[in-house]
Amino acid sequence: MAQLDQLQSWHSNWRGLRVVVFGLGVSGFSVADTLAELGCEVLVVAQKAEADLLDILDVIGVSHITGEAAVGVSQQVIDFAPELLVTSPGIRPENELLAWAAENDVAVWVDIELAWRVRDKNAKVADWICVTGTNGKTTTVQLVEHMLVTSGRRALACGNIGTPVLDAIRDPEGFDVLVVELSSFQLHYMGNIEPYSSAVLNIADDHLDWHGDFEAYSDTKAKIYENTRVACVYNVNDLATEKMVENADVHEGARAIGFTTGIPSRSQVGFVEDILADRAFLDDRANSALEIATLEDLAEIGVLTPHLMANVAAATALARSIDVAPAAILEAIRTFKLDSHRIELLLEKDGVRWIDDSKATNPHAAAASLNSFENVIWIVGGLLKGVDLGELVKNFGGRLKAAIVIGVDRAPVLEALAANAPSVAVVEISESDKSQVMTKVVIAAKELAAAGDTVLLAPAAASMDQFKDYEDRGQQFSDAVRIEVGDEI
Ligand code: UMA
Repeated sequence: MAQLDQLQSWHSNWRGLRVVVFGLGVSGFSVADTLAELGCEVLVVAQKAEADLLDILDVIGVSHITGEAAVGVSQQVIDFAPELLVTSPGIRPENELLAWAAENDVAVWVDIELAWRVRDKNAKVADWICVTGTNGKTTTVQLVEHMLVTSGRRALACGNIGTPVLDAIRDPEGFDVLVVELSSFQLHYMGNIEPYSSAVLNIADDHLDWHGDFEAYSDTKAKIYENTRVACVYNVNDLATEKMVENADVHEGARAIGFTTGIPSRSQVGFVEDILADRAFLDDRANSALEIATLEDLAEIGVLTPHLMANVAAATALARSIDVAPAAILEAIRTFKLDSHRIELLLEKDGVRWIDDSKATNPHAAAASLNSFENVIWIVGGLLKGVDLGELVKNFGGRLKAAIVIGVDRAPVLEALAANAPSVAVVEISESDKSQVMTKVVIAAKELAAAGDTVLLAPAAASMDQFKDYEDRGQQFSDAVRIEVGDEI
C-alpha cells in the first residue's frame, strides 16, 4: 500500500487503504462516499447516523458501527487496523478514538485535507479562495462567490457554509474557483493546503470550550495563511490578523492585502468618504485608487453597518486578487441578497425598528450589531459556550435602553448586566414552554419600546438550548413580531 504522503492526487493508488471515517454528518458522508469511490476499505464510526445514509453505505459496500458500539474505541476498530482516520470537524480533539489514533500513529485528517489532495479529479482544477474568522465568514464567502459568478467564472461557496468541499470536487463539470469557508474546527485538523488567496476576517472569543483557550483558537485560525500563493487578506482594524500574515510561510510573491472600513493605505481596500476603493490591485497604487462602488450601492444589500462594510471590503480584496473586474464587483454588490437573520430589518412601525440578528451567536458578532444602533432593547442569552458577556455589556451598556434575557441558563447573563450596566432595565423570560419564548419576548419588547428605539435580537450566544438552531430562533422571532406587532416594513 502506498504511503499516505504519496497519495496527493485523485489518480494516486488509493486502492485498499484502510480508513476509519469518524462521524456521519454531511462531511462524514461525503468522505466515506469519496473514499469508497477511490477503492479504499472504509469503516464508518458514528454514534448518531441517519438511517437513509446507512442504507446508502450498505449499497456502496462501506461497513459501519453506530450507537453505543461507536462510543470509545471498539474492538472492531482495533481489528480493522486503520492506516488513516478522517474525522468530522465537530468532534472534540480530546475524544477517545482520536486519542487512540494519536497513540497508535494513525494519521488524522479532516475532509478538507482529503479534498485538497483529490482536487484534480476533473481536468479543470479549481483555485481555492479560503476564508475564516469569528464572524462574517458566510456573508463574505457568498459575496466572493457572487462576484466571481457575475464575472463569468464557474465558482461555488463550500466548506463550513454547508456544501462539503468533496461534493464540489466531485461535481462533473468542475469549477474555476472554490470559495471555501473554513471553521476553526476544520482548520484544527487540517494539514497543508495551498490557497490561491486566504483571509482571516476578524478574531475574537468563540468556541473556547472546544479549543481550550484564546491562543489555541487564534493559532488555529492563522493556519489558513500558510502556503498562500497570491494574497493574504487581513483586517487592518484587527491587528492580530496582520500579525498572523507576518508569521505565515507563504509562496514567494504572495502579498499582504489589508481591508478596512476606513481610508485605505497602499495595498489595501477600504472607503474614501462614501466610495469603496481598491488601492491594492492597480499599478499606480502609490498615487491612485480604483473606484468600486458607493455606500448607496452597499445599502442595497441591507442595513449599512460597519461589519457589512468590512465584509464587502474583504470580499472585494479577494475577488480583485483573482482579477475580477471592478465593473463585475459593482454589479455583484448591486444584485447580492443577504441571507436572513443577519441584521435583517423585519419591521419599522411607530418609529421602532425590529431587527433580527439571530446569527450573532457570540459576543463579537453581537458587538458589531450593538455598535450599529442607539436606544437598543436587546434580546440576549442562550448557550454561552464558555464565553463571558461582561466586556460586551461594559462596552455597549450606554447604547442599551433595556435587556430581555432568554436562554435556559440566564444567571451569567443577568450577572453580567447587573455588574456592568446596573441602570439598564432587565426583563427575564423564564418561560419553560420553548414554543412561547419569542412571543413573550416580543410582548415584553413592545411594552418597553418607544419611537426612536431599536429592538434587536443579537443574543451573543448559540441557540440550541431553546431552539433548533439560529435560523429557527430568528424565524420564531420574526413570526412573533409579525403576529404581535404587525407585518408592514
Ligand atoms: N459525532 C460522533 N461523536 C461526537 C460528535 C459527532 O459520532 O462526539 C458524529 C455524529 O455521527 C454526527 C456527526 O459526527 O452526526 C456530526 O458531525 P459534525 O458535527 O462534525 O458535522 P457535519 O454534519 O459533518 O457538518 C460539518 C460542519 N459542522 C461542524 O463543524 C460542527 C458544518 O458546519 C459544515 O457545514 C459541514 O461539515 C460541511 O463542511 C456547521 C457548523 O455549525 C454549519 N459549524 C460551526 C460554526 O460555523 O460555528 C463550526
